[in-house]
Amino acid sequence: MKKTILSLLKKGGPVSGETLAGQLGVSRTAVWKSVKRLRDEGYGIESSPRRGYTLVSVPDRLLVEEIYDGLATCVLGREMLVFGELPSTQDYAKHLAQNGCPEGTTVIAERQTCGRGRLGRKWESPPGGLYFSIVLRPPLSLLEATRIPLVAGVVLARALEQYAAVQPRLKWPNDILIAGRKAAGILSEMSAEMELLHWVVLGIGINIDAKPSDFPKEIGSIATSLRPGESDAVDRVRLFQDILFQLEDSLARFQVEGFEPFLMLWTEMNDTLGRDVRIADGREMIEGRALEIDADGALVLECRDGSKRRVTTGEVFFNE
Ligand code: BT5
Repeated sequence: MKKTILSLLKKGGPVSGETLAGQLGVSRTAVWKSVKRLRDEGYGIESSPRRGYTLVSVPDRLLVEEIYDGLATCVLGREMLVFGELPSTQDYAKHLAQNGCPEGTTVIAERQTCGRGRLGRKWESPPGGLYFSIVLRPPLSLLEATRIPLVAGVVLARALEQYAAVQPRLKWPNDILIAGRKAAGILSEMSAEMELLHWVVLGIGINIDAKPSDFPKEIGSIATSLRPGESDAVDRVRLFQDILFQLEDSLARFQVEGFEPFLMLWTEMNDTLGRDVRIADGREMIEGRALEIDADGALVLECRDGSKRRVTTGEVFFNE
C-alpha cells in the first residue's frame, strides 16, 4: 500500500486522504499510517486538512522503490540488493556470483567498512557516495573481458559529466579524475577456467558529496568528489540509474562492435597519454612516456632508450 500511495503522490498535486482511501479500498486511518511510514523513511509529505497530501521531497537515500522508479535497464539491476552498510559490495557480489546469481545482479551500499581497491588496497567509502558491484556474465573471452573496466570508465566519465557538470578525465587503467584528483575508481574481478569466462564482478565507487575533510589524511591530497564545495546537489539515484542504463547499452555494443569505438572515446577523455609516467606493477617501477592504449587495453610506454613496453596492470604516477 505504501508503494501505491507513493506512486499516486508522485503524479503531483495534493491528493486527499479520502481519495487515496477510496482508490486503495482501505480506511483513511490506514492511509494515514502509510503516510507516516513514508515520512519516517524521509519523504517530505505535507498535509492540509482541506486539500490532502502533497509530496514535496524525496529523501537522499538509496531506497529500492526510488531506484526502481525510472530504472530503464533490462538486465542490470533487475535483481538488486540495497544495504545501509556492508563490509564490501564487491565481496558480497562475488559470493552471489559464485553461487550462480543471475546476470545483472547488483549490490549497492550507503557505506562500506572494508571497501577494496585493486591488489588489496583500501577504498574509503564515506556515507553519501555511490558504492556498488554488478555481476556480469558476458559471452566474452578472458582477454576481451579485461577491457570491461575501460568501457566502464567511458560510461562513468560521460555520466558524471552530464549529471554533475564536471569535466572528468580518465587515468589508465581505472580512475576517474576531476581537476587531477581521483573522484571514482573501478574494480573488475573475474572468474574463468582457461579461456571460458564464468563471471565478472564490476565494482564502482564514486565520491559524491565528500568534502576534503571527509577523507583520511593519506588520500586528502589525491581524492576529490563531485561536489567538494557548495555546488548543486547531485541526484544520486538518477545518476546510479543512468550509469546502469548506459553500462548495459555500452556492454551490449562492446560485444557487437568490439573495443575500437570505446578506445576512441577513452582516448578523447584521457589524462594519461602523452605524459611522462612511472608505473608500479607490483614487481618493479617502469618509467616512460605513455604513448597509447592498444587494442587489448594495455598501456604502451616509450622508455628512455626508445624501446616500447606494454603494461597490462599497475598504478600510474605522473612525473610532472
Ligand atoms: C580502485 O582501486 O580505484 C577501485 C575502487 C573500487 C571501489 C568499489 S566501491 C564498490 C566496490 N566494493 C568494493 O569493495 N570496491 C568496489 P585502486 O586503483 O587500487 O585504487 C585504490 C587507491 O585509491 C587507494 O590506495 C587510495 O590511494 C585511493 N583511494 C582510496 N579510497 C579513495 C576514495 N574514496 N577516493 C579517491 N581515492 C581513493
